[in-house]
Amino acid sequence: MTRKFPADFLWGVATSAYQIEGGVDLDGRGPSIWDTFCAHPGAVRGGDDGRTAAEHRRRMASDVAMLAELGVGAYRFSVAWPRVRPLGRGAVSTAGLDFYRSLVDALLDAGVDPVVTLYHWDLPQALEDAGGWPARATAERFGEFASLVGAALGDRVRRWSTVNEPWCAAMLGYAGGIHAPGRSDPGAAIAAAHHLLLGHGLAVDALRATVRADAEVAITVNPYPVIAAGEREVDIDAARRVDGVANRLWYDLVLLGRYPDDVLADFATVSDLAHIRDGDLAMISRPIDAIGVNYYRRHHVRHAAGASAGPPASTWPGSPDVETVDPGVATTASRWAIEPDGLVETLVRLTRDYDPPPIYVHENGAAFDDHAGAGGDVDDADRLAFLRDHVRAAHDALAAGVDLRGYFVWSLLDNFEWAEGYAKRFGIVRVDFETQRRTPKASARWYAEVARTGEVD
Ligand code: IFM
Repeated sequence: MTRKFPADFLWGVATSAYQIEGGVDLDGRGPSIWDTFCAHPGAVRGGDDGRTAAEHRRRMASDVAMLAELGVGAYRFSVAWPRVRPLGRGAVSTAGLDFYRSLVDALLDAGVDPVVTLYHWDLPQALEDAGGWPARATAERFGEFASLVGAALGDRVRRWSTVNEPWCAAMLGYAGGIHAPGRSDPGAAIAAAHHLLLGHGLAVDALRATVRADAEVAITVNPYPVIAAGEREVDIDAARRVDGVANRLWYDLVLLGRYPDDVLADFATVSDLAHIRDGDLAMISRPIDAIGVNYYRRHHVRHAAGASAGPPASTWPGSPDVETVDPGVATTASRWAIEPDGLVETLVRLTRDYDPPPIYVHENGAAFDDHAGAGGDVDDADRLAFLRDHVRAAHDALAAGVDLRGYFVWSLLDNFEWAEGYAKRFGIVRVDFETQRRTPKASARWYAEVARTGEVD
């Protein structure tokens, strides 16, 4: 059976600055928290870092030409804050802004719609030194950064996302210590979550003041179905807690302007919540035009006393007795369960419970252990099947009444997969990190056809 998507459905691919750009010494770029984190022995697998990555900073023109050849409608990328404002405040790098101006121009010339994400985790180190996201001032600096980028690109860029996956930035970075800046302080993580969203609200206002009137301003979250792996009351409660921190926290704040009561009660066990000020919720819930959903897998969880006492510390602040359980299905190379129906559930739940603005899948994809043939060719049948099943799920969601407007593959290129370094390849285009040669994989050819026809078998 062939499933046909609406003619104006947006087919895209996504990347982020630190994961592909390299060129950390160009444009007067300042250090980011990821440069610092990578330098800590043992923080990143293999001691890898983003100094070179996929050299996109130098190879932007040919990468855009490749995108044009793929024929996708849109390209979602992020702007590196330390490349544009090296210390996060004060002096602005004209060369940094010029890089993103040329990227946008090249995309528009190639007929590819740019989708700009303002924050994909590369906080200027100077702002971390001043307190990082747990400090309110960081949200204010982020609002200024949004104005700067809005003023530079806003006449040409229509699609914006403020913050990518604030759960990861707050909880992996400040609670679990697994991502930069590598802190393990649940109270700090809870404050970071609040300030990331406050920064989002400030950025919405800043963009509205600087970019074209028909702009579509969004935030990108990473929700998922949480399944209780057990029938005990404590297992059901573990699922409630994880659902609260993974899903309802972000949806309720951004779309309803309130904290879920149960999440606040869990948080109150490890935080005095003094960072929440009058007026914040109104700022956080500024109307948005779209919402981005990044989907990779369901989470199966149960209660286990002391399970996540660490190290690494719990990424569910206020809920230390939760463990994740392997559901026993096929997994990707990241050992993430492959469960495409979870995408339908995620989109239907968001639609049912929140009456959201139009939705985009801003990321979906998988790492697999690719094997390159002699010419660099990769027959990545496993990734192709993963993408096909999730595109089908996106169609099922449309059929169920979800206002889904587009789908973006994570990722265009093999890249720096954070704490996993270069060991996990998510690209539909292979990057040989020795030579920087790019070779579209079988999944790229398949996806190009989906984007061209708007159909999936
Ligand atoms: O690589 C990341 C990306 O930066 C954010 N979303 C999930 C991807 C895969 O882990």
